[in-house]
Amino acid sequence: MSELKTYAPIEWCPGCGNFGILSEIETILMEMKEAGEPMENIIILSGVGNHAKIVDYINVNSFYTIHGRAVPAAEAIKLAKPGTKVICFVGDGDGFAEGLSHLIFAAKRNVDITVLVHDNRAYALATGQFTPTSQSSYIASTMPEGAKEVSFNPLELMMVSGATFIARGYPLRKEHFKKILREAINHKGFSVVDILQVCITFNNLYKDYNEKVEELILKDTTNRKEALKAIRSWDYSGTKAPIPVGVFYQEARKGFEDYYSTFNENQEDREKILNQILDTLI
Ligand SMILES: Cc1ncc(C[n+]2csc(CCOP(=O)(O)OP(=O)(O)O)c2C)c(N)n1
Repeated sequence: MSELKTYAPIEWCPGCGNFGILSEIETILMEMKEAGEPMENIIILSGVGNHAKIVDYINVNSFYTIHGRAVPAAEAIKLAKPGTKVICFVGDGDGFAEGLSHLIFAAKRNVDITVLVHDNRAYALATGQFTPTSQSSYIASTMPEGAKEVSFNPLELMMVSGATFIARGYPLRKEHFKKILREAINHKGFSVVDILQVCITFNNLYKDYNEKVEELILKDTTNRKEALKAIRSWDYSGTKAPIPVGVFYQEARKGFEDYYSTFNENQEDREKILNQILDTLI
């Protein structure tokens, strides 16, 4: 495990939900290494926020992007180097607000990348403002009397956008969570995991999650109707229970990069594809 550690001091608060994500990812990367995956094939990216520091703490190739832009950078990396395993760490402010349209279009294209959302339901680094998934009772500097708008369900949005692997995980359900992450990373196509990552300072939901989180058992995760029903059964307003965690949906569909599989190998093809892209832009 130590070879994945870096010299960067970890700056998260004691008790931060980010620690659980870091530790499971380290375990999974080590498993991949032991299974023969060259570590230089793994590229990790992040946006901006407390979650984003995770790329400083893992000793593999990484790219710290700007707020909300980890996903388009990841798409570009995957297209340029289809043999890589590309994992994005984004925040809920980062992914569901600032960079939301990138998330939608990456799902629509089914680019083979994994997006792990550290969903603490607050803009933590910016000191706890309200985000699209904040619960209605959340009191924030930008919502001093609580939410006056409904929370949105990002997984429902991912489903209708075309994501081919959709899950929610809770790091305190350690083994269950690790299994979800492993499956998301192994999935061929666009995978997204909404992680109930608690921000102990601004939005401490440990008690609520410990009481309400329930491991989901869906017999057929390829059934869109059942997946949507399970996804909609919890609405992020914070009042409903249980909160299902697990894999809601998975589908085998050709990935965007597969259409360009010869791109890197053949100069003629590369020029043809570039010209086609240029034609669509003019
Ligand atoms: C384009 C842009 N807008 C706003 C900011 C200011 N900013 C920095 S971090 C942050 C919020 C991060 O929240 P989230 O993505 O939820 O991550 P967390 O800190 O909760 O992990 C904001 C708004 C910025 N850095 N860049």
